[in-house]
Amino acid sequence: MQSLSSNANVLKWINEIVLLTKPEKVMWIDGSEEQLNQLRQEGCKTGEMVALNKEEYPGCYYHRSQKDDVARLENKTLICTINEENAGPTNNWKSPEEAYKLGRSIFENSMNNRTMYIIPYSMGPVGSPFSKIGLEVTDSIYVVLSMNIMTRVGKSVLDALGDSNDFVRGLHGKCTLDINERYIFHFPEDNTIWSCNSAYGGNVLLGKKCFALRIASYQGWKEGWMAEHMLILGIENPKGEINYIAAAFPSACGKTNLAMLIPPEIYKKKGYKVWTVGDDIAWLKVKEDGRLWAINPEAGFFGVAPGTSEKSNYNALMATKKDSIFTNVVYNLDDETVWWEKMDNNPPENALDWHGNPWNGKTSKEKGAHPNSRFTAPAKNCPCISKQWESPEGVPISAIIFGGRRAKTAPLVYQSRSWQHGVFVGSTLASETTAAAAGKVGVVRRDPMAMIPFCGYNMGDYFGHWLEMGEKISNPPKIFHVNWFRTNSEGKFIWPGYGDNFRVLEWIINRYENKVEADLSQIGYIPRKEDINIEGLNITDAVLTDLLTIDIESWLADVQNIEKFYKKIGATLPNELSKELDILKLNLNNSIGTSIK
Ligand code: GTP
Ligand code: SPV
Ligand code: MN
Repeated sequence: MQSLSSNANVLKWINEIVLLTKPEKVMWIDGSEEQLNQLRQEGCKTGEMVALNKEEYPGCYYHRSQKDDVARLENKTLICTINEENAGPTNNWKSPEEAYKLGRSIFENSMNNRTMYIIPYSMGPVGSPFSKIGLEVTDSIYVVLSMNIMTRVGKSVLDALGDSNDFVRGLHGKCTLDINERYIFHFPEDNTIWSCNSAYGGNVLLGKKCFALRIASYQGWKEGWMAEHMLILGIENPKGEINYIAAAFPSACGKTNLAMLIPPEIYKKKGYKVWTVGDDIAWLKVKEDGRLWAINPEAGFFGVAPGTSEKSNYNALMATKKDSIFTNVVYNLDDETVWWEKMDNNPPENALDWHGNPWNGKTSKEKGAHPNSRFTAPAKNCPCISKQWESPEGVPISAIIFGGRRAKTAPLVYQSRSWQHGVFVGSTLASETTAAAAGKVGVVRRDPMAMIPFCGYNMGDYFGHWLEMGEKISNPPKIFHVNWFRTNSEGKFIWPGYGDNFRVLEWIINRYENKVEADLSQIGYIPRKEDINIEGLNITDAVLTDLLTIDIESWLADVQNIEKFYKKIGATLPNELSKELDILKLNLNNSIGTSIK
């Protein structure tokens, strides 16, 4: 096939990859429907995918990945910088020399008898000053079709690139899918990503976590902007004014849900609306107006399927109804549709589970869908997609929220005292682990800014970068912390969550607009009970009190854990953050609470 690009840098790199992997055929992805349709058909022919019911799920496909390849593999995700300190103590490091050597030995001849697809893609709207270009080479049709949903793909991207050498070089190969040889190598100093022996989204859709977070966070550090694991949403008030919020929660902690939230009836009636700009990643820049502006670099949602229902997240569910791909969910053999736990109370009886085995949802004790099964859906399908979601200028951010799953320590919401204190709050974010990564579930781990698996450089330098950005933003967003996951003695969530999280967002916007007072506590500003609207909720006063309580003992225990974590960060930890930790310790020990205006 004729090359789609005449860019000498592109051609030189492709040539190297062809010589290494020796594909039988090379195909440039031009983004045309004709070509994509041909690939869809071929994917179905080889059994890599199954076309779903054309009436209920037009343009949708079902896919299963290998049993040991259903989540990100963090211990095989490597940051390969010349100096180990640049990867830092929270990343797995390998020298570029060794990594390339190992990678080459794995990729050598790996595409024999296979077609190599070359995907030109843009993260961010093509031509936006925020946007960046990547090329992903892959031997997987699933990857091509998923990238076509998750990013902007095709010829127009190469046109925008022109002769430039400024593109991220991504190589993905399924190789033999051997877990022992599975690696996701990042070379931030070379703008390069190599991923082998996996076919799971987070490891192989290289535009997402690999580029838009790991490589981009490094680029942002060097170039003075930020790449963050954040959703972006707009809250429209009855006057039609919209405030935008960016929120960082660790994997499977509720970003997609919050981004697409439907306000409770009492707010809807008054005219409040929520608009989705992005559900996972934000790229942020300071503009002349002194504010922080953000774009969503992605074009689709790679969302957690289980738990997504008409009730919990109507908008996400609707987004999946056409042109989407479903991975590791239940396949209903009777009507060629998909199902997952908590989609509804009517699981199929004649189905295949995520292993591909016959499964009866009415009688089986096993789950049908993998807990990290996912949908890949075009953002433009989402009923509440923001009118600004493709704005090349981005949207101005009024508030930044950090949050995680904390059964006890963190209250429902609190506000930091300043940008610096907000960076401290982000740097000490912690959460109970989920199924989004291979490993134990439910263990508390520190996950600063929800970036522990995604920061492409030294975490201490990353904190420093946050502090420096604060100096450049003359009109900074206010920084908050939320926790939807507080539990009672029976382990039940005491906050209803989902759409009712709007009540907390309202407080946050009220604080941003200086409309409500708050109480300065040991950890930051805490809402007054009367300022969290619980009208129409089945919540007792005692529960609300509990939600806003700071338990000094468990905070002091947490401080010890933070100290350990900060020790691990070591010499690159900014002094400002050690000072903030001292202040927190002092406040907790003195245990003072003063009311302020
Ligand atoms: P990634 O795509 O992995 O980054 O995940 P995410 O942060 O987008 O999480 P998502 O919105 O997909 O939610 C993950 C899980 O948390 C789902 O099972 C949701 O049902 C559940 N969840 C989301 N919001 C809430 C909430 O407010 N309360 C409770 N209890 N559960 C929630
Ligand atoms: C996450 O784990 O935070 C995800 C899914 O958004 S993945 O793309 O697999 O990383
Ligand atoms: Mn994520």
